[in-house]
Amino acid sequence: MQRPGIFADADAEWDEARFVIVGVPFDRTTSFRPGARFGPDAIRQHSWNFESYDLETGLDLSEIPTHDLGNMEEFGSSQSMVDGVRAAIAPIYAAGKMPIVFGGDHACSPPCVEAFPKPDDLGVLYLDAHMDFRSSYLGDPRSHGCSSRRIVERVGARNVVVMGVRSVSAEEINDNQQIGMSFVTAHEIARDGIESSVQRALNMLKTEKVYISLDIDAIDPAFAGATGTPEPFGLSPRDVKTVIAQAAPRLCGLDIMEVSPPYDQGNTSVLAARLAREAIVRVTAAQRGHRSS
Ligand SMILES: [Mn+2]
Repeated sequence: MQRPGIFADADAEWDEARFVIVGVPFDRTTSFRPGARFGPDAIRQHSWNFESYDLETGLDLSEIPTHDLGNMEEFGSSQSMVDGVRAAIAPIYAAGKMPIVFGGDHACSPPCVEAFPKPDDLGVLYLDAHMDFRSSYLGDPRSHGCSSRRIVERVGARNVVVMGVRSVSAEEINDNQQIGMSFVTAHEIARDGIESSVQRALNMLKTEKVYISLDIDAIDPAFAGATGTPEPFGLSPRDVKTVIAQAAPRLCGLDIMEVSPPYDQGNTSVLAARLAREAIVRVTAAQRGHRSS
């Protein structure tokens, strides 16, 4: 039965839940075209498209306990959003559950990482068309153009790998020569193949746990054009599916940001919803010792 107010199959109570969905309808730092504040509800709505049974793992999402916390309140400044998201996500980790957060612009990701209790134990795969490595943008250090930089400040440069990047300023490249965050460009992934690229990225992260921050613009605008700053020559949906599958044994959190429903005919939202469901089944399969293809 459809319950459009929540993510599909996310009808477990908090106490039983292994996964917790959270929406952050904040897009005040969007620099080009707005609308990501409507992302969480559009992703939820499109999640009802799917069968609950997963062909590859043999798992049924209706049997995997998932809770939907709903959306956080509207926010004022980006700093107030950061404080609110940290406070909302910390109890999810503390309870041993995995957060799956829907944005919102990419400014909503750093507080999800900052809420993790042991930053030295956390590696971050940061999937994005953009480097997001400015120290400040338009006067706001919490802008979505600064998000990988804020995450590096929390977990350390060696514990972050950006994947899919193909848009960067000279200033960001110069800054990063001092700081040393690793990145794998979309062009390198196209040349080397996704599986070896992901393996290389995962090998760089020496931490036990891995968090994936997915800016939907990492994926090519042909597949996910409903986003604030679309950038050609991106990853395929299947590439990102592979990232999730390969990271699943270490995955402790996921966010999907920058889906902008005013530009969507449904394909971007449905892809975001499907990738969230992929994470749920892959992480569950890894925990249960299933073979995953
Ligand atoms: Mn981006």
